[in-house]
Amino acid sequence: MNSTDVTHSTSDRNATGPDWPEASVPAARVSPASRSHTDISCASVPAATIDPGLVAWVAGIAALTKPDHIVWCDGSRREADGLTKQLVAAGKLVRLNPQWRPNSYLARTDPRDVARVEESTFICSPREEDAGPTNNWRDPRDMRTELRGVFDGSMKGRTMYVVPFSMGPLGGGISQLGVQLTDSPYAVLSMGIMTRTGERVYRLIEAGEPWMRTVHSVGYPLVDGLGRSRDDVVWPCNDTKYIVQFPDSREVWSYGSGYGGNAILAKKCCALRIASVMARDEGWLAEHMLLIRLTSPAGAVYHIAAAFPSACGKTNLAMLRSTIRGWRVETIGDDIAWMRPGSDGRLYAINPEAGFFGVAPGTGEASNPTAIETIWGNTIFTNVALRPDGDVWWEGLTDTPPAGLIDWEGKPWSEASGRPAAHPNSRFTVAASQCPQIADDWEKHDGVPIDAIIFGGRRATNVPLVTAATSWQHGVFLGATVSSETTAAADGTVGELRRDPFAMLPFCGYNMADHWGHWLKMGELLGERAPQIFRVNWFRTGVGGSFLWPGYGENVRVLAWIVDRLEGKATAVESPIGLIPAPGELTLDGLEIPDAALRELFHIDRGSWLAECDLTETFFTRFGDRVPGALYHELARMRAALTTMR
Ligand code: GTP
Ligand code: SPV
Ligand code: MN
Repeated sequence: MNSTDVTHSTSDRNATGPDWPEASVPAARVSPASRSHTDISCASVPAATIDPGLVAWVAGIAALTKPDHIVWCDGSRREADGLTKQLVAAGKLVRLNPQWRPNSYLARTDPRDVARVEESTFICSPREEDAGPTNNWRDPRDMRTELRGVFDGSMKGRTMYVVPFSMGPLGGGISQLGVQLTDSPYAVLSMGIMTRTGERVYRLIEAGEPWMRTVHSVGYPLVDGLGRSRDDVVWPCNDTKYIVQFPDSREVWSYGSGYGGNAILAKKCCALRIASVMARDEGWLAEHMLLIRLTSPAGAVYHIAAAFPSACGKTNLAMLRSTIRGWRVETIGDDIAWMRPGSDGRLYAINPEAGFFGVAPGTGEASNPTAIETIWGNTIFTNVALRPDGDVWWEGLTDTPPAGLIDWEGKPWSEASGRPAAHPNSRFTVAASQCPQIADDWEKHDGVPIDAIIFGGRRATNVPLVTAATSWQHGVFLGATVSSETTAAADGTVGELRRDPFAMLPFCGYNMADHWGHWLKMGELLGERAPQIFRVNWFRTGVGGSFLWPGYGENVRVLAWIVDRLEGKATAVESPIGLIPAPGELTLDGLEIPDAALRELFHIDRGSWLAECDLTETFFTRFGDRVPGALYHELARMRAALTTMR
């Protein structure tokens, strides 16, 4: 079956398709009979590595968490198939109808475990000021003591999987190794998609490569402290949660959640929180950024990295399909970029991940056809709705929901319920290699040279469609002052405006003000070869709250202006908040956008921006004297320009 067949079928198909037995609501509890530990021991016994450090560490964690079994994962297809079968038999995964979605599965989480938990995320640097005011800090010694209590026996009755992984291509100069110990087979499967796992990682560790130690438990042992057994549940988790980073020892401990960034420890915990500290110490950058290659009609090739907060459009921009002739986007990454100065003095970036953990709602044929083609099969869906024919659905996949849906909680759903059928933070997990527009050389060890860096956020007001920074220093100021309306990607209120500098608020493993200082230093190092910096906002709204800009594929028009700037072609006008396109410079052919909307997209309201300056100052004040003077200088310049603005 090719992906196009599947794609078209999604919207055309009759909602009452063939019967799909597994679409029925699974039992809330798993019977003890299905709890047997299927032996997937191809690599289990003896240990898959002879590395004494790794073996001793695994033994030590096992002595603490007390699992029944230890499985050394080899990352093979056979292993993944075995785990999948086991989860389906236990009612923990629903096998989707292979006619529509081959080798694909639906996981439904506990409704209390649906997103990242920022309140329970800790940075345990030795000194509190090194975590900074935007991170939860705990003394590493105290936290270690606390964690020992929490993890004691936490895997009783379960299997502990040893998952070796590489962030970045195996053996690449920018790549990093790690091992995740977990009692969640769902996490093992997810890691298998999101990272490079397998035997070769063991060999690199044996050869002496450094690696990060990460421990994960869902916090639902099947035997309590008194030795009494209890049944497993469909989605084991714990109301007590800890997502703990020890940056100095490159260690992560995660407890109580099986979801996304809380459980796929290679992703946010390693590739951002720990890696950002390594990057600070070693002179590189680990950022919450997508990566694309953009080719102009003249055949000029550019690489762009863009930071938007969670659920603010990275996957969409990473997979953009141009609506204007001649422009082409190739995907390299959709969430994380690691960037290092190369020998030619330019900044080179890799995507350390191997898959996409993308937001499902809003992903449809019109908004992101590339994502729809990517998830044709071999995909794990989490917390989406199930169709009666055994395929998936979410808000925005098609305009009208099919009849007979089962919602993300496993209950029959109708539009009349007034609740979404898919959880707003429901996601798909799929290999990047399935993306039809992935760049041929996306796994290139040395990465791609970055020409432009974009910061963005979800701002209903104030922030124009696009602004160019006047210098690297001004660009760093734009990054440091990103604010964005909160989304369902983290627990908490949605739609609240908050500061999210560099889109790294939940992910910077050290003092955010030092992160700004580090960026300024990188700029000095790169000098003339530094990428140009821009800011975008796709989310400005007009009367009635509708978006002023059509977004998605049309965002290529903004990318085209950015390239024109890089090529020194587009003229821009100065404004107190940066350079904006001169009238007529943004390509709008073929787009029907009212003049009034266009004016509003670029309108700079003096009063609101002065208020924004005050908020920035208050925000900076929280970091005391760690804020680089250069940023106060930029703030003062902006204020002065606004004050004298006509
Ligand atoms: P994380 O994976 O959480 O880091 O998020 P992400 O930045 O990759 O988010 P993603 O691209 O999946 O965007 C999620 C939401 O933004 C969806 O609801 C999209 O519909 C919406 N979105 C993306 N691009 C645009 C756009 O250009 N305009 C508008 N209006 N919405 C957009
Ligand atoms: C984000 O929240 O930025 C994500 C999803 O990319 S998660 O991996 O759950 O953090
Ligand atoms: Mn993200």
